Amino acid sequence: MKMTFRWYGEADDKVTLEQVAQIPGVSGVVGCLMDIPAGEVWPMDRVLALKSQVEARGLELEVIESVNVCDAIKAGTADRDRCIENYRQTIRNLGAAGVKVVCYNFMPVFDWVKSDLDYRLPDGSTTLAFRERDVPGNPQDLLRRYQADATYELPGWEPDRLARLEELFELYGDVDEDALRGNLVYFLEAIMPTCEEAGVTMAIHPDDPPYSVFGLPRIMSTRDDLDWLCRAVPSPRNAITLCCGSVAERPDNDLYAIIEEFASRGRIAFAHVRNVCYLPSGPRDFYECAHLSSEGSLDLWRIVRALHDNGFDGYIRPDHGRMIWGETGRPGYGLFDRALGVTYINGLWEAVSKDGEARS
Ligand code: CS2
Ligand code: MN
Repeated sequence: MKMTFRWYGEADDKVTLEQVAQIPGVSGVVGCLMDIPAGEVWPMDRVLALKSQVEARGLELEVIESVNVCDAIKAGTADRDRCIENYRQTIRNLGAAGVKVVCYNFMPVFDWVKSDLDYRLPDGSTTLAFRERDVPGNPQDLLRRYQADATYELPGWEPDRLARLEELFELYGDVDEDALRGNLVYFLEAIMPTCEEAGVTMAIHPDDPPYSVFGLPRIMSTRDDLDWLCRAVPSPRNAITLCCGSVAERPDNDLYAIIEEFASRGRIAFAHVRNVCYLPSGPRDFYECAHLSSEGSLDLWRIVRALHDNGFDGYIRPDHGRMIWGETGRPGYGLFDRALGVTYINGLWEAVSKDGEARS
């Protein structure tokens, strides 16, 4: 296991690489080039510049989150082959720079959806939350709410792309779940030979939340969806980002069984480890609590044990943190609570691995 920490780059993150390097037990950052629009090539010089910046702090750049897949590919429009060519070139460049895993998602139009970016907890900290009755029927209203709350551009909610929201919804007009599945397989089959040559594993992020929102199709929400994808494109370069929070946002997903199954099948390349706390206000309502098991609805010890005992040897990162100790910044991506998450997960990992050794 390698512990990593998501970092948005100097221009887009308040957290500095020096701070990341001071968190004990972090081997590298999960990086990205925020300014390159989905569909365009990530130029080699930019990738190398990021890599040397990261390495100058003694950290590795082996995971990217995300190289976003553009809507032409997801919707399967006439422009998709050009975009796929660009994606392949990006993979070659990333592979040449030593990147091993690329996290991406295949959700139409939106990446994640939450109702609140600053849900206040009794201890005064704030966090992201999803309360179904507070999700407006019109996504424009949600976008306005996000823009009012956030100082940073939110990945997946880029204002210039969302300015064309109506157009985007039209683009997906004929795309049902089957068509979306077909487009995902088309994309992966086209890039797999490049991934194999470049030594880069694609790790799909599950839908967040794991069901349809705003009437758009979603196909990466359940155990059967993940199983379908592994079978449809069997190459080991086609893998999963196991995002515990996203999977567990749907309480009928058996998170622990899913981890055990896909870790033992060798299909989890990257794990986002976090807790969620279900709210009594609705069957799908929750907020993102501190990582500690006792703070929420998930058992982090079981999560870590399920990864460890089933041979997981990929990358982990803590997931969204709360804003604590007066910190401000990108919702979910402050320094302090995520650093506590790293330390906690590392502690659990040490315990389960030493227990395992003691037992054997
Ligand atoms: C992330 C996702 O911040 C988050 O919620 O887990 O945005 C994730 O980076 C993307 O879905 C991956 O493409
Ligand atoms: Mn995630």
